Amino acid sequence: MKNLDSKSHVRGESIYLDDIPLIQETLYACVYDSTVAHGKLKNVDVSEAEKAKGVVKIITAKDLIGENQIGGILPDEPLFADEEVHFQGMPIALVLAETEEQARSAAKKIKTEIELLEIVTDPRVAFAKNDLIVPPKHFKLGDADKAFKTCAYVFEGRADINGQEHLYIETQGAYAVPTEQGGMRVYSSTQGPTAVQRCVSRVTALPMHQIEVDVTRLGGGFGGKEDQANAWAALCAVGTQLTKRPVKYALHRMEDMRMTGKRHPYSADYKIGLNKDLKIAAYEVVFYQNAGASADLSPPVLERTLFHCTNAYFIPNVTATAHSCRTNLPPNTAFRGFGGPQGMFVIESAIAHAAEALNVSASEIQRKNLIGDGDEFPYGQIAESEAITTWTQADAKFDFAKLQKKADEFNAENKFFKKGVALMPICFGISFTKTPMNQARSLVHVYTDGSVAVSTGAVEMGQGVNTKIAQVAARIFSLPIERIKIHTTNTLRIANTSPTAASAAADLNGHATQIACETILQRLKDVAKDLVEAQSADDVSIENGFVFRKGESTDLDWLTLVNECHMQRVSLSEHAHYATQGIHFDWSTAKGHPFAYHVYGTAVVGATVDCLRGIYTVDFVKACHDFGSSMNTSVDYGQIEGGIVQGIGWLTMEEVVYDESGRLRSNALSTYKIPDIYSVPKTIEFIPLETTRESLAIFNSKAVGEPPLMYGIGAYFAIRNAVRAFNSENSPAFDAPFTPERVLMNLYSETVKKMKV
Ligand code: MTE
Ligand code: LUZ
Ligand code: MOS
Repeated sequence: MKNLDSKSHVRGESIYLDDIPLIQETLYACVYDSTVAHGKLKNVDVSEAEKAKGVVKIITAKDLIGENQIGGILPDEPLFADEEVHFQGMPIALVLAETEEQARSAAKKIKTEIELLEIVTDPRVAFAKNDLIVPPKHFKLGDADKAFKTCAYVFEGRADINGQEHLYIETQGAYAVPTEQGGMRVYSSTQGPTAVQRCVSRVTALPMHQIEVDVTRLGGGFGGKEDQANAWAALCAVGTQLTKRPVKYALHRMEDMRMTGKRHPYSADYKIGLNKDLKIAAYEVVFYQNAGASADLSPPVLERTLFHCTNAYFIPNVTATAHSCRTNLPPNTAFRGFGGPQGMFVIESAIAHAAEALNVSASEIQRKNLIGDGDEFPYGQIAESEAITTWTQADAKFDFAKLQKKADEFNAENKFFKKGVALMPICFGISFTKTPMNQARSLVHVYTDGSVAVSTGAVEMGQGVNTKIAQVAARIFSLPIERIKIHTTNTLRIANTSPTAASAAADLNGHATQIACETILQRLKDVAKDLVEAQSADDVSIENGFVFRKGESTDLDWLTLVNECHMQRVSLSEHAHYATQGIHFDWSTAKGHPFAYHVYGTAVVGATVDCLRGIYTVDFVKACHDFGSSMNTSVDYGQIEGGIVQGIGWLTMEEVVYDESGRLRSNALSTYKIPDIYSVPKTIEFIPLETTRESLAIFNSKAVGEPPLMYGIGAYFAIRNAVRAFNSENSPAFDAPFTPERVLMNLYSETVKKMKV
């Protein structure tokens, strides 16, 4: 079944924040943000701006009625810079004007006096100064120190991986509307309506019950709106509170790119030890996360880097350490994979390093070390592994040896074009690593015309969660999908939500919906029992709009039954709660069972490098992917394709560039290249692996939102192998993304060295 939104998307009828009809008297907001990455804020002069045409009010830190604080995990992020500025793009003032143009032109008239302080953009420099967001985190399994001593081979190195701009098509924004008794309704493009509600409550000092947050859908979030939608909603809310007028702010693309955080760049030192038989006996890794100027979600992102630092491998002796380093960049934040992909890139780099040094194929080391059923992750959870199955099935279908042979033959025949092939197994844990977040609620109403309305805490952002939730209700009630309507995500209907994140939204909210629907269904059956003269409600079933007694059809239809219930004063509504069972984690020991299950897969990736120009194509990504039992193959396949392309983009062409002054140089689509239709691999092919285990997601499916992105890491190593096929002397630094510029430098590394550039 297709995504329910596909028709309205194609027709341009889907509603996003900017499509909400405006209320009279709406004001437009524009932020004045810091042009300095670090300094003492001596003075803010708004006098010229205040006189500008159409300006109604200019707000700074001192005007706030509530707290000047939006830090969700740590209170280290003022809404408005007060005494100091910490990054370029940090809001200093908010202009409210009658039109958008007036707000923007007035903002340009604001002047500030800032005394420059030292600017740090490199996480290792921040680490050397001991400027950490939180104390370091550690994982330990076995005894790596001891194990290294008996290893046949030990390799040490460094891997760096850059950030990634979310580039959701819909930029950040919010629209706050005053309601009676000083309350307000806030429309927000957020993955976390409750986070917005809490944040608005904090800066306005209004109780949460006075604040309604409503989300129809997002034009993409990818983690960028898990936490960082809060600021814009808070700004609009403060504007509404102080002017008693509706306030709207939809960021321009360049504002969004400049003012919001991105995927965290990481630098890491690794040490990998192998035995003669190529079994990895020990792994030691230290991560330096570039957190940006405040915590935002950096601590849990850091933790997930540790959780995934051994990817799909079993390594008996692991010591992993992670530092969250404070720099003068916009606070970095959640991005599809949430730190996991960075951890995986480093272990893959260590394996490639060992393979190149030992002159064996990396795939040999990868294959020999895949995690098996019953093996222990460094955090104590025992694997229910499909890693070897996905590898074996992918190999059976796609024939890795043949793909490699074809590349070798091509390379023997071609001087200036080279092909590379790489394997990329993935293993991604599903559940918020903070156990209490794994809960959701659903509100289901059956109306007397037989139609069904569902509200949950899940936010639709293109990933198809509404379609899956509608499928749940349709399946339980045995109704056509058209009879189900999924409504906006609204904090009055569903309270205290976790953000739509961690790939868990369809599962958590789907399960809550299942429970609500089953509860109503049971009431319907109880009423039907007497009407069809069945002995027990268990003999009654509802199928395709009719009541069945002991499997035999009756004349009683859905509509009549629903109305009969209503006449008998039996409730046709239910609000249900779901919490994932069996998960726990204890940071004092860094052990537990944090994930309900893991998603596995193995991809083989092929690339061709043009060795005169340094440009390349990713030719194919072929994978065996573990779906559990997919709820919706059309939606899930879309997630796989999109994830793969987004992953390839991160590892290859997307380059976030900040200069030494902390200024974003890649601040527009002209300077930040994302994959277009021409950079999509010609072949994306996968075989769905159906797996069954206990404790999978809704209807025995497995989450699909984030894991496929990590297949993209294979593109980096495929390109690397092609570069080495041309220049076998060179071992390129593990420094992603592998932009055409970097590829070219590495193709001619000897020449480059001689040129002393
Ligand atoms: N797909 C689309 N089209 N747009 C998005 O913003 N976000 C991704 C993924 N797929 C995203 C997407 C991220 S980061 C997550 S965590 C999941 O969707 C969240 O949705 P789910 O929990 O319903 O899978
Ligand atoms: N968000 C979060 C996430 O708060 N906790 C997580 O564990 C997580 N994992 C993936 C993506 N977002
Ligand atoms: Mo996704 S990074 O969990 O929003």
